[in-house]
Amino acid sequence: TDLRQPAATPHLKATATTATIAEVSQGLLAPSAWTSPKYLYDALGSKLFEAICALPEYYPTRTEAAIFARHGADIARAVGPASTLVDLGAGNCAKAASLFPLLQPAQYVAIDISYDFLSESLGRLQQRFPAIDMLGLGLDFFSGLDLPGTVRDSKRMFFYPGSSIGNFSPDQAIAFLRQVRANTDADGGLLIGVDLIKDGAVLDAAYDDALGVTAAFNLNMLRHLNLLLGADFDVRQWRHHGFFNPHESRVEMHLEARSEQLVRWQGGQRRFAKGERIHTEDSYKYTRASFVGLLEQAGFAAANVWTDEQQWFAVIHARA
Ligand code: AVJ
Repeated sequence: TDLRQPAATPHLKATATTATIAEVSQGLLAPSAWTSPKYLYDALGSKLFEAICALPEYYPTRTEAAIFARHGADIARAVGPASTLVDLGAGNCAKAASLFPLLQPAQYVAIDISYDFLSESLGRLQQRFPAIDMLGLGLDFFSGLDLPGTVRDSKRMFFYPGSSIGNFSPDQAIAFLRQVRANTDADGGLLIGVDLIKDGAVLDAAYDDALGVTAAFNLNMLRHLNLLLGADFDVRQWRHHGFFNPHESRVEMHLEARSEQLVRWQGGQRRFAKGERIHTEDSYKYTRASFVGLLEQAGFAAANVWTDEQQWFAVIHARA
């Protein structure tokens, strides 16, 4: 099993670096408090996200899988055989694993911010597919896409499923897609899942489900920050909000203080008024045309689009 961490690559630790302390403090001390959605994913957060994917209200995972099931052969023909499949935000690696029979990559490079969760999933996957050369990287590519030299560069196919691209603002998404484009040769490409704009009630339910799993996922960030920064968030004093903001074409997640309170952490402290919110995530939604426009702005040439019958989700293959 080729499962290792290059020395130069930072990975999530139980104790925060000064950069992490500075980044989180900047957000928590801003007039409108915010945190990066990457802090949603500690080991428990990754498991809660897996549970979200199984919820009836959370249509993206199911719909994307149905598109692959229905159009897999067509997609594989468009993509061609990939030598190296680079999975951006691999999580439990299940989506890539279902593509192995179609794309038959020689190398699989799985990247995820939650390295411990990733290495467990990848270890199991390597046993199922012993012939594929596997590499796991605990990378935070929010701040840049620096791939180590062990990642082969011929016929490199980037795989970015699940509409994770939605966590970037459209401008950030273009900048990120440009970096992906810069990391692909003429024979490489990008296979990406994109969530489409739809009825607001469907989106509201998907991000505020009846069981409260998404609420737990959002609130778990406070537990994570307590561990990471020695913060003293009282999780019971916060409540989840998840809703579609049609003016910004995005779903927003917030945590709202149930009461006035003082929160302290390594690096600062803040008094939150009752009703004050921390903005924890954006999940941008696109139209087919608007996303293809982003790909063009990022320097990709041609795009193929596959969708479901309701046009809720799109799988897009972009060629360099
Ligand atoms: C992993 C970013 C694709 O935006 O739908 C799910 C995260 N947040 N429910 C999404 C998420 C709340 C998810 N992404």
